[in-house]
Amino acid sequence: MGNKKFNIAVAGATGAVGNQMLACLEERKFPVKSIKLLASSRSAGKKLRFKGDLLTVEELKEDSFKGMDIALFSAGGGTSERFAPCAAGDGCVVVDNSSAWRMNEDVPLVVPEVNPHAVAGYTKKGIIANPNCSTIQMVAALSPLHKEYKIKRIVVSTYQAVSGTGKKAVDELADQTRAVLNFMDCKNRVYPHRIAFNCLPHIDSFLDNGYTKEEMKMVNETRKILEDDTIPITATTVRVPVFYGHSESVNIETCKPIAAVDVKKMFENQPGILLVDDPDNNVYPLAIDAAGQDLTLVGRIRDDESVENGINMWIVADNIRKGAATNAVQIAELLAMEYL
Ligand code: NAP
Ligand code: 3JN
Repeated sequence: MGNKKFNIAVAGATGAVGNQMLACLEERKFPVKSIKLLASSRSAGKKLRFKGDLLTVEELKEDSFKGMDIALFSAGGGTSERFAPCAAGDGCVVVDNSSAWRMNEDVPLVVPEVNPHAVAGYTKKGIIANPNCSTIQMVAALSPLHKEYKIKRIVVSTYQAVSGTGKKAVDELADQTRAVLNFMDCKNRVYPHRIAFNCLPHIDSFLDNGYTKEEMKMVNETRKILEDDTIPITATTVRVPVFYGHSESVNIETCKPIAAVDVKKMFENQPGILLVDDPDNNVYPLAIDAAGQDLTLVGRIRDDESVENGINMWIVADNIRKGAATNAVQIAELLAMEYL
């Protein structure tokens, strides 16, 4: 990254993702010259630690980005829609974690291991979008297979951790679990039903086609990142009582003949991927192993015996790290290394 250092703003610094962004910048030794922590007026004045220093959170305002080089946003879609153009207008490149800009044709949607070249498109709007967490881990695994075998169809079901909904949902699962085990009343504040000891086939709001927004994010974002608008994809996204780590059951059909044994070999050497596949010894990807690190774990790889060229697999990653904060910081690293 040379010797250059950057002025960084983090919008949504007090949230689950924002907090992790600070940790990732620190862990990955991003060349930070200065850092500005931004959140809503509710959190203005709060102190957060970065590299041992206690920094004061400021209220996010239109002029917050003057003099900043890169802004990492994770403060919700509405906030990104309103403030990302302000940042870009002040010459600060935005890496946005929300869905607000992902499908805008002038905004690159980037997973660094998959389509790093797309970062170059940041000049159009000054914004780069970070995909949805469920999309990131799926395309990280499927991209090498698409290159080699051309994927004909994707069927995915997700098992998503509550941390994907933010801090309040993490507290809700903990509180409800305690309440159920103590035979006490359970309050549903974040989700429409109890999440403790339950699974909810409902993430984000329902659309007219019967899918949820989360499901359609997976469909549309995957096509954009793989640069192939034609792949048929169907998704069912489910919230499960897990704190950290999204798991996915993924079935693909390919145009070229494919065999599980070759797919396993391919995953032995893919950047960002860890093959975890030794079922005889009960070894397969687990959310508890994915949590707290940055690799996408892939296992349970087997030939789909119901179709001619089909593969089943189980893909797991830390939704707050690779699914959000780490991916955003990796994009910032690409910007810093090659473009700014
Ligand atoms: P969270 O824990 O609830 O945190 C929300 C953050 O946004 C807080 O820092 C909050 O500040 C800030 N915020 C809310 N409204 C604001 C406003 N009007 N102005 C300025 N700051 C505001 O949520 P989270 O889990 O970190 O997620 C945050 C966002 O990241 C989500 O809404 C989503 O867009 C995105 N996200 C993306 C992925 C992904 O799949 N890549 C995953 C999770 C989240 P206060 O402390 O002041 O309230
Ligand atoms: O629910 C999850 O596991 C991931 C959630 C992501 C999320 C939550 C609130 C708003 C998003 C997202 O990244 O798509 C958004 C949003 O920006 O639309």
